[in-house]
Amino acid sequence: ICLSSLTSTANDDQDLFAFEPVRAQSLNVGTAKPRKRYLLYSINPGEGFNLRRDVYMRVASLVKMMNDKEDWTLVLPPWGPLYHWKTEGLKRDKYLWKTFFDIQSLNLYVPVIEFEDFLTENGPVIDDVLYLQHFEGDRFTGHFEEKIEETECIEAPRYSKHADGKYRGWFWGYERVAAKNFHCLSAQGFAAIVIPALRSNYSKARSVLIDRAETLLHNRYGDEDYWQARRSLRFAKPLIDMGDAFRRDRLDSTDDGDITTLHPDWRDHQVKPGHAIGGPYIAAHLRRRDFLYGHRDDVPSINRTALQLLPLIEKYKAKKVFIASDAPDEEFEELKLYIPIAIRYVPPKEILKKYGDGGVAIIDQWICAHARYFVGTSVSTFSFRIQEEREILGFDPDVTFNRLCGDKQESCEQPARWKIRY
Ligand code: GFB
Repeated sequence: ICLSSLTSTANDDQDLFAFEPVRAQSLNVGTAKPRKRYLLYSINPGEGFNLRRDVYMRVASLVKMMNDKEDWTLVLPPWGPLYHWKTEGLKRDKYLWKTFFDIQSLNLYVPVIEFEDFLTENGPVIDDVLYLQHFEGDRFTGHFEEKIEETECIEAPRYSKHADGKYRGWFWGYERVAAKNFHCLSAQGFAAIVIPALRSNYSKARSVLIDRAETLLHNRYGDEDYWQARRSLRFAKPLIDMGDAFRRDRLDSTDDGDITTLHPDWRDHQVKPGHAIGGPYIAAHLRRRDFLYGHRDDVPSINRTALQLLPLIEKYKAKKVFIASDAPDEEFEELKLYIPIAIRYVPPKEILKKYGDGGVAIIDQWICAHARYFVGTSVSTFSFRIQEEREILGFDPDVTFNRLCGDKQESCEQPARWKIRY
């Protein structure tokens, strides 16, 4: 069944909503309140924490578009296991979103609930699973066209039909959960490309899970809506408090002094670039481990990292250099030989146990976000999310959009400036 073959552009709402007859019928327009529906999503298991945060924004923005006329609630997929969360002895999966993020704040952008609450409200059944895949054999020809089509599954999907007629697969480790229907869709386009599928062909489904949601692109990359979704993605208060305590005790950094106080409601926080001055330290995000192989030309050795940080210490008269990194201890100790004022956050055992590697990553990001100057690692989404946090806080882009250069690079292209829009 061909669902549609759209040739619309990202912001061309008219094309995207050119399904009026179906839409009117499935939405009960003009008759009753739209019925409550649930959108769930899942991501390729290999993707890391910070790309997942970006995919959340794409799907949340999709829900916001649909809620113009409908009543969708976004179900937050439990976290884990993630490839990079390796600390032994910790829980590997079923981390709730509230462990890391402020759910109330997310709810001010679109209605969201935890998966466990969905199970309580709805029972352990998901009506439809739509498994997204790329078009088979497609080569990029220079012409980007949006298209979506129900097809055979190209690879063996992670769901299989059981004797009871239901589909079982990976539902975040919740083994009693099953799906009634399963479809593979080849898709290429922005998140809104799935709207016709959600509104027409599968309109009877109360709950729909879109798997491989990273296939969908941002509908409104970098615009006000993008930034609303991003601003709503505030960290959980306990993690912020721990980051703030470290700033205060170890880095002589407070919101009053740094001019980084956030309004409690993200919708009311709006500052000009250059408003924030940050704490008396510079921060660097050093992405190591798999990046040493995957991005070897762009990631400097420890020695060269130090050589790039030393002039910045001078320039910003930094009292400390905060290092966020997935580096093993030996590499940090080596860096300290060159930069004795380098410091990093070491979580107490009980914090690690409660918040896992993801929680520690957030505390590191929060501390980096408040530094007078920040430099990250090329193409790391971990660094990108810090840059966005600093845009929200109101730093001058010059002290945010910076990256370290590889050993063989005299100079290197600096990150694109994704400036905040309100
Ligand atoms: O978030 P993330 O996927 O961004 O980083 P990239 C990988 C994970 O490594 C984080 C840990 O979620 C953390 O668990 N990590 C990295 C850190 N840097 C730090 C740090 O400074 N502090 C702490 N506490 N933890 C992606 C990969 O990495 O890059 C993909 O996930 C792929 O698999 C892609 O390889 C190219 O964007 O850096």
